[in-house]
Amino acid sequence: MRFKTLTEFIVEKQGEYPHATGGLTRLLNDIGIAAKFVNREVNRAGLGDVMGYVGEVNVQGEEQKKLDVYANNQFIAALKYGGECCAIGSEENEEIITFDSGVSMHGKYVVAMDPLDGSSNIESNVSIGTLFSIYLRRTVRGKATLEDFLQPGRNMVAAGYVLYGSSTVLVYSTGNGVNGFTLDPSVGLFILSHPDMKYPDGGNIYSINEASYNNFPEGVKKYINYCQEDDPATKRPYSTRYIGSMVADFHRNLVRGGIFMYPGTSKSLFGKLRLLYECNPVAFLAEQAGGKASDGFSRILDIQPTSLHQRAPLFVGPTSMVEKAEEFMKEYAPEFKPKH
Ligand code: AHM
Ligand code: MG
Repeated sequence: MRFKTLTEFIVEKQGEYPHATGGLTRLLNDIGIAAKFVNREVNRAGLGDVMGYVGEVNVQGEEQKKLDVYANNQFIAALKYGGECCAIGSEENEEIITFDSGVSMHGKYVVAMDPLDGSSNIESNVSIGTLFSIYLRRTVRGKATLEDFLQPGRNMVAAGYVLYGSSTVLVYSTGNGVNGFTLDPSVGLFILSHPDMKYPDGGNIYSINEASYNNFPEGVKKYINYCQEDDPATKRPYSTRYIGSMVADFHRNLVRGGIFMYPGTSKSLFGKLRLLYECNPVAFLAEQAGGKASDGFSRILDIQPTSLHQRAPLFVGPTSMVEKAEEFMKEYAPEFKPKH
């Protein structure tokens, strides 16, 4: 049997989306190439001297790990030399990175990315991931600016993630469904393994860091109680699954049916996750897979960003589960409605 590769699939689909010219095809391909290099290093993480800190602190005040830096550099290089992307907004860089020379200065896309999400899990050999979202630049000429990134998620032309897990999977959407590709390490190719991904009916997993329970909004506490109630007709009590790597949690919930939540808390009203390169890509994929993504009150993809690294509460998963959580938020925690 002849399997379909990522490159073949992207080329085949390029005509199905108005923005998917050859440029977007090449850009997605560049991301696939960088992902393979990162995958190689992630797989060897316990072996060489790639582990540990480089002694720098990123914009979030977190220590950067060597693999964070490696992944960031790989994606920047692939996009810079690929020629389609004129600027990158990365979790690892306080300011946007603009390409103002060479082929990429004429690229019409900008990419917001988290090159290695969940990197605190590296030492314990737990799955980690890369998240990306792609927009058409807004400015017409010259260097790209922050304005090019401050677009609501609904403007996205493509988004996806790479999950470095028990196998490495690249999942993406150009706004026409969601497809997943598993890396076959023996040939170094991403092979179509999850065509047209949709949330299954009747999800029964909830994913949240319950250690923060005391600081959760009342609506989240009530929703957690709802998930734990006995009601066989609705498959309750649900199961809790929480890896602490959003890409892995989101992927499992997409395949198995479950809601992922990172709400605001009394200590941090906007939660932890960053809107542009963490919430938005999974929100886009969730909607494309028949699900929903909300800040507890409103659609994630409608939020007008005001800064590159801003945070947003996130409830993402099958539509019925997210709507149930929203019901509890609206009834019991209206004071947590974020003013983005
Ligand atoms: P990071 O970008 O610093 O890796 O943080 C994001 C990660 C997500 O992958 C994950 O869902 C979340 O942090 C876990 O946070 P917590 O440990 O507070 O539950
Ligand atoms: Mg992250």
